[in-house]
Order: sequence, then C-alpha cells, then structure tokens
Amino acid sequence: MAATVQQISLSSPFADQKPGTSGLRKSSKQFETPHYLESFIESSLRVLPGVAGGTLVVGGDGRYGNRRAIGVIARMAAAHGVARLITTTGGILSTPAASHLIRQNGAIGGVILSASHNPGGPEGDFGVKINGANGGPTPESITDAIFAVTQTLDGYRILEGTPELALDQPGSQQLGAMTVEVVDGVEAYVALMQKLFDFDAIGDLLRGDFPIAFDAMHAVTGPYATRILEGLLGAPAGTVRNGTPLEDFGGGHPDPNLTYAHELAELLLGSDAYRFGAACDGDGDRNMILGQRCFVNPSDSLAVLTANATLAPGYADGLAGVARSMPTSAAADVVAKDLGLPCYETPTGWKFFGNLLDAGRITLCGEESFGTGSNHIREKDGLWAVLFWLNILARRREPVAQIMAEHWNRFGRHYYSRHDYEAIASEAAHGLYKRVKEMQPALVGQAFAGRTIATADDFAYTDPVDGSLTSGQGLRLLLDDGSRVVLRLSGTGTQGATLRVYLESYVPPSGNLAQDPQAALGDLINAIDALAEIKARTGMDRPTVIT
Ligand code: VG1
Ligand code: CO
Repeated sequence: MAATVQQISLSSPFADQKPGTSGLRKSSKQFETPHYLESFIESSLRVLPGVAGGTLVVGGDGRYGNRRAIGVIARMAAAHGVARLITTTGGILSTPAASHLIRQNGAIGGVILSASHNPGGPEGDFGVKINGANGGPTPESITDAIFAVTQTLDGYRILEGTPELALDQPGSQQLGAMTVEVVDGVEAYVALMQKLFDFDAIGDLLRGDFPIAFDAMHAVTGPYATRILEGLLGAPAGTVRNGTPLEDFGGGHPDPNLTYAHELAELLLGSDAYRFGAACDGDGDRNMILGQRCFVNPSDSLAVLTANATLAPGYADGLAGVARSMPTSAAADVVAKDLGLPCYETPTGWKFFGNLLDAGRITLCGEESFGTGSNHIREKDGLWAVLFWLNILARRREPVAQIMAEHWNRFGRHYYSRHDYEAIASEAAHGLYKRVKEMQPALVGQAFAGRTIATADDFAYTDPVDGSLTSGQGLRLLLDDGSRVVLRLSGTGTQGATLRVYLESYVPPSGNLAQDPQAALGDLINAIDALAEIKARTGMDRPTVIT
C-alpha cells in the first residue's frame, strides 16, 4: 500500500492542561487513549516555525511507549512536510544529546519522549517535550500557543500505509517524501564532551587508584556513561551500574537523589569503597554528585563549578556570567560576586536560561534540583556535570570533601535543604498555598525563627533579554539575616500535588561550617511548619524526600 496522508477527524477537541515545567507529562495509560499523543503532536507541528521543509530530531529515554511514539511522530511529521527526521538507534536519546543534535543539524527543533524522573512502564508515566531551534525547551509563548491549539483541535494529519521504521541500525530510509536518518545517539555527544574536558587528565585519574561508581538507574545515560567512562576513560568494567535502559527502569524511580538513588548513596556515604559517585535521572539531564562520605548539594555544585571552571579546557578563558533558578541557594552568587561576574535569578525550569545563554550573558547555570549546564547546549546535562567534576578532581587531586571544605572556608556556607511532600491531595496543597499567599502582606515585619521577615512575595521575573514577565513562581519569605524559606507547587508531578519547601541560611567563613544541614535549618523548618500548617494540612508527619 502506498503511503497516503490521512486527515483524521476528532469528534471533540483535545482539552488538556497546559504543559508544565518540562513538557506534557501524563500516565502511560492516558497516552495510550486514542488520538491523545497525536493531538498534542498535531498542535505542536502547527505551532513550531519551519516545519514544512525543515529538519526535526526525535528520540527518548527508552521508557515504555518510546518506540510507538517515534513511529507516530515520524508519520505525522511526514504528513506535515518535514523534509528530514533524525532519530537514533533504538530511539534512545538523552535530553542533552537531543539538544546537541538539534543545534548541530540546524533542525527546527525536536521532540523528546520522556517524563524525566517519573517512573515508566505501562503503569508509570510518559511525556513529550517540544524543543526549539536553539536546542532548548520552547519558551512560554510557544507552549501557550500549543495549548491554545489543543483547545479547538478538530483533526490531525498522519501518513498511513507505511512500513514500521527500522530503528535497530544506523541508516537512511524514506517515509513518503521525508528522509528518516537513524544515527548513533551517543557519538556526537561524546565528541562534544571531548572538546570541553581534559580526557587525558581524567583518564590518568581513573586508571590510577581512584575508584568511582556511576548509577544510570536503568535509564538513558547507561550507553553514554559506559562508552565514556569505561570505554574512553579507562574506568574498570562495572563502574557503570544499572547501565542498560529498561522500559520501566527496573521498577525504580530514576530520580538521582538520596532517597531514590539510595544504593549509590549508601556506597559513597556509608563506606570507603569509592572516591567519587554520581547518578543521572531518566532522561540524563540531571545529576547527583557524591564524594567519599560526602554529599554535594546541587546548589553548592554549581558554585564549585563556577569557582573552578577555568580548570576545564572548554571554560579556560573564563565565564561570561552565571544564572540559577530562584529556589537554588545563593552559593553561586557569592562566587560570581568574587569573580566579578554577572549573576541572574530565574524562575524554575530550564527554558528561562535559554535567552541568557543565547544572548551570551551567561556560561554556566543550574538548579537546586540536581540540574547543571552551560552554553554548550540548551538543556541541563547530567554527564557533563559528572565530567566537569572529574576534570576538577583530576586537576586538584584532592578529595571531594576537602574541595567542599575549602570552598566554604573561602566563600562561607549556604546551608540548604528541599523538603518534598509528594502526591498529596490537590485541594490540600492548593488550599495551603493560597492561604500563605493571602497571609503574605501581613507577614512583613513579623518574627520568624528568631529573625524578622523582611520581604514576603510571589516571585516574578522579567526576562532581561526580551522583557517578558513571568509571575506566580513561588512564595518567598526573605528574612532580615539573608535566610529564606520558599514554597512552590511542582509542575512535573502526575499524582495529586507535590509541595516543595526550600530552606536556606548563610553562615560566613568565620561561622560554624560543619553542622548537619537539617540541624542548621531546624528553626526555619519548625517555623514554616507552624506558619503554613504543613503537617496538619497534608496529613504527613515528614516529607517524602529530603535533599
Ligand atoms: C522539577 C524541578 C525543576 C526542573 C524540572 C524538570 O520541576 O524542581 O527544577 O527544572 O523538574 O526537570 P517541579 O515543577 O516539579 O519542581 V526534569 O529532569 O524532570 O526535565
Ligand atoms: Co530530567
């Protein structure tokens, strides 16, 4: 049967929620309902500029639904006149590698199939992220336009009568008038890393007495980490754990934090077997860094990378500036000030870094949620952060714990923690949030945890590049000694609501730098619980995840 474009009519429009911090995330079951994936892809293809005649990149983290979605997207792209579709062997493509492929091939954008750290499988979640021509998440103007189309959509176009795509080997095939190129998803990314980091120095470190452990959590970074760490850098076989991507991530929750990556955390924090450990999330854009008996908080990680950036060849000439998301601690700000660099504070979500990176105002950026990255692509990049740390360790030849201690001795320490209350009843979460928001004006000048509340607001951001305003980004209580507490509701959860409580307190170099963060932040933790009635309203004794 010859390939023909079919116009499928929908009896009712596709009324979905607005895509959140990281694209559209829903249960796999929802994505399997008729016309669901197709409707979102149709809306995206109608909005993205340059579709007809353009190049599109497609791939995902290998979770359940990945291959089927690539087939659907390819047939729809062909029906919309896309000239060239680039996908990868097995359809496996990490988010950072996708960003690089988009940029390298002058694509109009990409479709990344992932729900990131959310569990996968038939009972888990699936997700679709739409990236633009700069390789980054599309800005709000585009996601808003896609959402608007979904509200009135009455049909979609798709190619019918085509054979199944051959994804198992690199090669070229035709789908109607569109060329489908299957490329090795790892190769181009590895070449980029080799340009940025000193592979000789890291190789020397790893071939010596420096055992490391990397946990790919049965998700997308397995093939990348195996080729780089065990292949090119000579780390012993077995360095990469859980390195085969599985459709359900082995039943795990591929979120690189102390709760979900606890096996790795125990190895590093509870034994002396390894000098360095790291894990990445489902789609490979986030990272957790551990040293021997040392957890590196992600906000501190950004600060350390900023302070030591010139040790890596890709950043040897210095940085243009740095940016962090609002809930991320101000540890990087202190380093930026010391180095005379501009420092920006953006809302949560990588898309807000895109304009600053494109305009050349920043080189490094990061989020407290284990996301760090640079101007090499337009996504956060888990393995990049791991290699950056290894590059620094190879040059400084000091234990991670010592690097942290020296950092705090120089810049002071930002005690920091995030408490997540996951899957709570939506009404309870929204009720709690609304109540605190309404209380805010009366809180200024009030006592809080032995300090005084200096500012209480809902964070809003004016983009310094294009002037766009984004409001409603998190409730802040800024205290007179520079400490703060922030409340946010997650935009990536799919079950009920997730409340995130961010706690931060700065101690200068002369102060006590060796406390346990939960103890150092104890008074703030108690005060926000009393004010926001967190335990009472969520019905939870303690957070699901403490970072
Ligand atoms: C979370 C993190 C945020 C991150 C986002 C996407 O969002 O807090 O910092 O950018 O996940 O990361 P939220 O709205 O749940 O707090 V990923 O690795 O899921 O693409
Ligand atoms: Co992710």
